Formats: sequence, structure tokens, C-alpha cells
Amino acid sequence: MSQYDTRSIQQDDSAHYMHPFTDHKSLSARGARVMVKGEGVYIWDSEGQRLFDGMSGLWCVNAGYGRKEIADAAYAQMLQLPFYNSFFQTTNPPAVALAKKLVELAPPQFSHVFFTSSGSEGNDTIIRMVRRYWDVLGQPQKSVIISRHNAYHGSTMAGASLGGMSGMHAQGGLPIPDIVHIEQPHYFEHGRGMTEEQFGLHAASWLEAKILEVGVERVAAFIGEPVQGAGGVIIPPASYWPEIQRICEKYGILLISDEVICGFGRLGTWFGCEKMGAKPDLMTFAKGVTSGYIPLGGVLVSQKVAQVLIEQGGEFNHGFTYSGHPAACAAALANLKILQDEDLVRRVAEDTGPYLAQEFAKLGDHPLVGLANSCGLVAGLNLVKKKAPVLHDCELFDPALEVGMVCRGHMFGNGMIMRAVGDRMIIAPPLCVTRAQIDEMLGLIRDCLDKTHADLQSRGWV
Ligand code: PXG
Repeated sequence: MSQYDTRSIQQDDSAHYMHPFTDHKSLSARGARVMVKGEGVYIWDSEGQRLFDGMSGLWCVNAGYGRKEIADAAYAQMLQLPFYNSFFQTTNPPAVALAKKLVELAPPQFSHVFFTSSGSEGNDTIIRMVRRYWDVLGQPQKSVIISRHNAYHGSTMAGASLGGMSGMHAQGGLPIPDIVHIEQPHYFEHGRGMTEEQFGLHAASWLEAKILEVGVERVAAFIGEPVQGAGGVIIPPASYWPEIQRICEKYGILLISDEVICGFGRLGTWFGCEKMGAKPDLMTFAKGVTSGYIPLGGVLVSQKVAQVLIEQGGEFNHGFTYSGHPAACAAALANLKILQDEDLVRRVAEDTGPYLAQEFAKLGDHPLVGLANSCGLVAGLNLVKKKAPVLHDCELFDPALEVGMVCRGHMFGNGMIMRAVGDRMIIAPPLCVTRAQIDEMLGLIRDCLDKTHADLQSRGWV
């Protein structure tokens, strides 16, 4: 017998709690699932069902659930000094120690950190920093930031504007001025007739074309996620990021890597740009920095940008009450210690990442799967109506059928949390996942794909 009254929690939830990105009418008809506990790679709902959390919460619980060290560090800091601001010529030891630690872990060009409480605020901060940078250098007209369609950079006005989600732009008058978008490096949407290598160069050339269209004297920066996460785990060809880097250098524009998902070991390097072969001037981080235990985000700033903002810029009129929050920073330090002590980043690079790649690719033999690919510990598979040797030639489902959501329902119902982005099913498990747990997860996924297949057959959709 559960200690929770699920029905009553659901009723109060539907009466009072507005969820993010949710259609409330349909949710209250069904009732939200109530999550109550986590341990390692598993979470439990209020009815006692255990689920394999293939999404690390929401791409963030890198160290896994139930890490007492993180809770203890936050608890001790809350007793010592739960909060003090960093505005008025004050600081606090955990914020200083974390800034130093992050600079140590980041690629060598980085020297400073600006703290926020989320990835969205990090990207807001980046817009202000980038525009301030060019302003200080006497080029205030350089205010245009180039991003990509289907990118996700957060949900504040600035984050959603930088992002390229058409559904978000359709609500609330977005994007804000001087944010423009190019097409994403999505081989299966745009790369027919090219090798992946050729397509990577081709997709990067869209950046150059956009810079020339806008006018280089107007362009401030380019922003991208190393691997697009919320857009559906879109893994760019290896040739893409080095070419993006070259183009940014050629035109002297700043390069921003949004590391909110890819940072802190997700791709087998501390930051995703290292895996992708790019050398950004600014990086947004959040999520994995505390493994999601307490909200924390921020911006890593390179010497080049810091030098202008700090040495020449004077006061930067920007900041949040919780910038450098002591308890959040203490939790982050404990979390980073776990990632280091357990060598989790190297484990992703050398052990669990390659093992997942090998085993996940085998799902490609399933009758519903057109492509199954991964990078580090993010992976995705495309559900297709009729298979062909390459995804370009597969017959896809009518998007209106929402086959991905049907599949997600079978996953959730059978103890596996896997997200659907259209008809692409994606995972990003905690970095502490073991080979045996990868086997367990892939067994669950295969079983749920079978159930989905049988369901689609009974509906006459395959
Ligand atoms: N950048 C990236 C790359 C992200 O993935 C943010 C910024 C914003 O972070 P905050 O902390 O403000 O949420 C994110 C967040 C999804 C999903 O559907 C992904 C995110 C958030 C919500 C949903 O996969 N990523």
C-alpha cells in the first residue's frame, strides 16, 4: 500500500500547479504521474512503480540520484551561510571555489565565470555580454546573433528567441530583434545525395551565407549546441564544427557553445565543444553542473571576452539575486568531485559511451527503426513506417499520428523513460550507468518497441 494518496495529489496538481510546456486540460483529464524517489539510474512513482530514467531527469542528473555527498554539502552550506549576494563588493567561498574549479575543467581559453540559476538566464546573460563586448570595442551596431532552427536555448524571452522552436516563436511575439536563424545540420533532413562529411561542410556554409546576407559589420556571434538535445539528439557530421569555427574566425565573430546539455561529460569530454573540435569564446552551462540537485547555471567567459568586459568595460549592468548562490555552488563542487573521483567523464569516453554506441545501433534491426545512433551518452532512434537501408529512403509515418507519443506511452507504461521528439525516441541516461544497466535499458527499449509495433499493427498503421 503506497504512502501517497495519488488521486488527491493529482487533483491538487491539476487545480493549482501550472506545469511547463503542458496542455493542462488534457493533463487534468489523465492526471499527472507523481514522482517521489530516486536512486542511481532509477526513479519511483507514488504507486511504487520503478522506472529506468533514460533521460537523467531532464538531461541533468549526471551523477545519478541519491548522492548523499551533494545533499550533505548543500546542507552544511545552508547551516553555515544559506545565502549572501555578490553584488556589493562581497563574495562567498563556494562561489569562488566553483568559479576556479570550472575554469580548471574548461578548455584553456576560459578564465572567468558568471553565475545564474538556469540555462535560460545563462543565455540571456550571453546576449547582453556579447552586445556589451562589441559596444565596448566601439562597434555597437554588431548586435545580430545567428542561431539555428530547431535549436533549444531556453524559455525566457532571450532564450526562446535564440532557440529556433517555431512553436515557441508563435507565442508572445518572438524572436526579439536581431536574432536570426539558419538551418540545422540535420543530415537526414537536408543531406540527401551527399556524404555526411560533405553535408557537414555544406551546413556550415549556411553560416557564411547568413553572415554575408546580414553584413559582417552587423554580426556579433553564432550560437549552437554541440549536439542538439531537445531538437531530437541531432548529431552533426564531424566536419561541421571545425568549419563553423573557421568561419567565425574568418569573419571575427564570437562563437558561443551552449553546453547546458553537452557539458559535464555527456559526450565523453568535460564540454561538448572539445569532442566536436570547436574553440568557443563563451559557453553556457547549467543542468549537469549540480546534476540538477539545486538550480545553477552560468556562463564561462574566455580571456578574450573577459579582457574587454573587465579591463575596458567598467560596470556590466547585469546580475541576479542568486548569482553565485552559496548552497548551489557547494552542491556543484560536491557533484564535480563525484564526476572526477569516479572518473565518469573518461568512463563515458572509453567504456559506457562506446558500449552504448555498439549496443544501441543493434536496435536498427527492429522493424520500426530506420536509424539508431548515439554520441557519448545521448542516443536516438527514428521510428519509420517502412524501412530502407538508409533513413533518407525510409517511408515515414504521418506526423499527425504522433507515433512517437504512442511509443513513449508504451515505454512509460513499462518502466522505461524515453522521450519522443516527433518520431525520434531519445535517451540521455545518468553518467553513472553501468554496462549491465545499459543492457537492462536496451532490453526494456526493445520490448517496448515490440509492444509499439503490435499496437501500430492493430491500429492498421503499419
Ligand atoms: N540550453 C540548452 C541547450 C538546453 O537544453 C536550456 C538552454 C535552458 O535551460 P533551463 O535551465 O533554463 O531550462 C536548455 C534546457 C526538452 C527540454 O524538451 C530541454 C531543456 C529544457 C526543457 C525541456 O528536452 N533544456
